[in-house]
Amino acid sequence: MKAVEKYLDIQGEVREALAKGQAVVALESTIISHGMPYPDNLECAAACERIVREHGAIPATIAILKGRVKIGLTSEDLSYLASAKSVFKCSRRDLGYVLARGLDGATTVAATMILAARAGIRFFATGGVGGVHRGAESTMDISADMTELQTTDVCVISAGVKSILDIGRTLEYLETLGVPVAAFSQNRFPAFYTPDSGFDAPLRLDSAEDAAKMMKIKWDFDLHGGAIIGNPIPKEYAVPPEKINAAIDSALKQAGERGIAGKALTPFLLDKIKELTGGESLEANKHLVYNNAALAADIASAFAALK
Ligand code: PSU
Ligand code: MN
Repeated sequence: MKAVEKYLDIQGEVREALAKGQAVVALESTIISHGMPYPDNLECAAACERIVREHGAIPATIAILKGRVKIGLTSEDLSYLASAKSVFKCSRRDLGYVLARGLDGATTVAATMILAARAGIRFFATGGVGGVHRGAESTMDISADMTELQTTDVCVISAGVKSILDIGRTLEYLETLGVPVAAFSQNRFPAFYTPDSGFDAPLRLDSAEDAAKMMKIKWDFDLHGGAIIGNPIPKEYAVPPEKINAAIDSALKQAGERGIAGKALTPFLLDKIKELTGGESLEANKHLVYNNAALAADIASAFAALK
């Protein structure tokens, strides 16, 4: 038994699927605790699990509950996490602390990747990954999600990165880190609430099978690390660019005036943008995550079929 295993509670169904080499999709928990308000967060988390199943894979929502790493949550765990008030936003740097103190932790993309990898899960659906923040040239605010993608063998299916970030610099930084970044079924890298960031994606994939093959070959070559598959939000749920950009600019301005920085910044911006769009951004957020859960399950299934 590896030392790490004693910290992990892997749900029976997930454990079984992994042992049989069946498709499993990890889902994160920061989006539940810090990304969406209650009860939308619970609705979204439960729907994601359902969609992953409908697409032939087993869902494993990952979080830390009272100092135990949960790989797969019960519906009681999900309800608790969705409504609990003081859940620690836990990224790579925080893992040892949160476990040592017996705290509840919602895992970011970086921390979810680490825990998924330790459990043997290679595909992970989320909303958007963290990246290089606007103004990072002076604040140095670059999400730890970036460097995690360089080293940890988990493929992340997301709707791109939000334009609260500096998307151009985020793509540059991912290139430096050697992280494959592909748009799914289009040339442009998506921008979370909208399908087109204005930047071409470095790579383009048109099928789950090709995405699975790309990851298999990368990992067969011991090229460690993840990848971002940027899955555009379905057009019918996209927020009009003028509307979302105005909300983002105003939210960024308010964050600046109030000195919001560090780990509090992303949750603050998401909440402000929701308010400023009259809830439209939240609806978009839910639907883009559903779309990613479906694609992640398709890719994980295609990968399982390759072996
Ligand atoms: N994108 C969302 N909702 C979220 C997040 C990203 O649509 O809640 C979370 C993810 O968990 C991501 C984290 O890892 O925000 C990034 O935070 P930071 O920028 O502090 O690294
Ligand atoms: Mn940050």
